Amino acid sequence: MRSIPRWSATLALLATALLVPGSPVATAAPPPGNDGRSVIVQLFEWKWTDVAAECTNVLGPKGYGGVQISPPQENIVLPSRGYPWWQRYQAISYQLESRSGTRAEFAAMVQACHAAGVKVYADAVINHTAGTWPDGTRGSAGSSFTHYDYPGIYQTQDFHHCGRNGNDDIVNWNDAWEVHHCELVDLADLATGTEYVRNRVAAYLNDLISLGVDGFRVDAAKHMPPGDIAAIKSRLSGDPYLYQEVVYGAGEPVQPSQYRGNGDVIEFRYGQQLSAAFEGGTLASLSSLGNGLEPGESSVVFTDNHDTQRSEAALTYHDGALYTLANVFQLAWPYGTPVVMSSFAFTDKEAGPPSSADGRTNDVSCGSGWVCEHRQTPIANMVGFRNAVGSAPVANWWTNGGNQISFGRGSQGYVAVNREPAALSRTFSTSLPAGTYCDVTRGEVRDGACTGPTVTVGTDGQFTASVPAMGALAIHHLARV
Ligand code: LM2
Ligand code: CA
Repeated sequence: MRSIPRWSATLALLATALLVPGSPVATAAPPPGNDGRSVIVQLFEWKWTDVAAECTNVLGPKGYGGVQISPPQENIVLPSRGYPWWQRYQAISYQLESRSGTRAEFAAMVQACHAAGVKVYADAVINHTAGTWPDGTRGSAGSSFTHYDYPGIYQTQDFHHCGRNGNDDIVNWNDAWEVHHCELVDLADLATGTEYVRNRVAAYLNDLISLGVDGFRVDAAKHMPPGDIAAIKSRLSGDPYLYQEVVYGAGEPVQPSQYRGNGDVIEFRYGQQLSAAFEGGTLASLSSLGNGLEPGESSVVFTDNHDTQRSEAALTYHDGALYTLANVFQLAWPYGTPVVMSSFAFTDKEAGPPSSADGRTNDVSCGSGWVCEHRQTPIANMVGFRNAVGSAPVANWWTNGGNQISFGRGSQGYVAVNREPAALSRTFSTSLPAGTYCDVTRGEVRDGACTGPTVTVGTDGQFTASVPAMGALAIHHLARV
């Protein structure tokens, strides 16, 4: 059910426009070839053995369509900085050896995830190698290197030396050439315009593809000319899914839209606007979320990712119920391909994942340093909601004008979000067929019964229910009792 005739998409847009004044003219498109499984989870800094188990035990059963993994290539190792998370973003070689695991473990993970119906998207650090660090002489696979010299892979001539600002760093973000050719925070910037570098990067990505990897988050895509990414993509086997990290900056010359020809683009403004509505604004304003942004069908979105949860005033797991509610909304709202963040707990923004004193990552244990947002009942079960409603348009939008909203997705599902300190009790009007539905934010259907509360929709499409303070309610056609 992936290809939707053009006319029905048009009708859907028309219906959306009629029902929700000012709602975004975009429907969510799942990553290619994934049977309607439309949600990705970022298992930040997880080990491959743990990702494999999660695919089998949680991600597959809950309907997650893909998992975004941390950069798998050899990286710098920085004991002097306490093995920060960001050492993974400084490439040393393309050997698949890191604190997430070995090449063999990586290959086994991909197989396990595929067996569970989950695609694997690797975070591809291809704009740069490493910065200058005194203790950086050996990488995570044991390779030795110095700045601009990576034996057997890259030497001085394979890097940009922009010569603009003394230290070669990007200073003027209003100069596209500089953003593409100078260094991002001292990271040695690969000369992605050359045949040699393009072939070397493509060989790395093709190695991952040969192990079954389905696509890539293109790290720092903004810092490579779109044509360079296109040239690398043209060298790849198969048709991997690309979603490019191009952080929107108002008025800047390098814009996300310039990268759409290569694949999807991460739309950072979505999470910013979502967070703003939940934190200081009103949920009523969310009826237009997506308007004015990149087209939803080629955008990837999140409430927070590993960068924004440390740098911006984004909603994160630190915000508790508020964060969960924002995720419920994100998963119900038909814009973009959502990535659910799964964090390790932190107070120090530099800290790496739970690990031993010598920097070896601990096994995942949710609640012991690993947050596992993606397993929370409302979030995990809203993945099933999103899959179940497909591309059905927003219908029956209602709001109290403040922080209570509810809406349907055609005749397939209905959700209410109550961001107020008191319960919301009312009669909701839906387009759903009559029946008894399981509230998937609090339970699920097992052996024909709902493990949480149910609601009964009458033949007139109405149901009466109470949505808890700072809580939600969600029902869909595949969770009926
Ligand atoms: C990204 N997007 O473009 C990643 O999403 C982001 O997490 C990466 O930055 C960045 N690109 C480079 O891949 C992180 C982190 C930085 C860190 C870099 C490199 O946010 O703080 O920079 O990774 O590890 C660190 C130091 C910085 C230093 C740099 C180079 O924080 O002070 O620059 O290493 O040694 C002198
Ligand atoms: Ca660059």
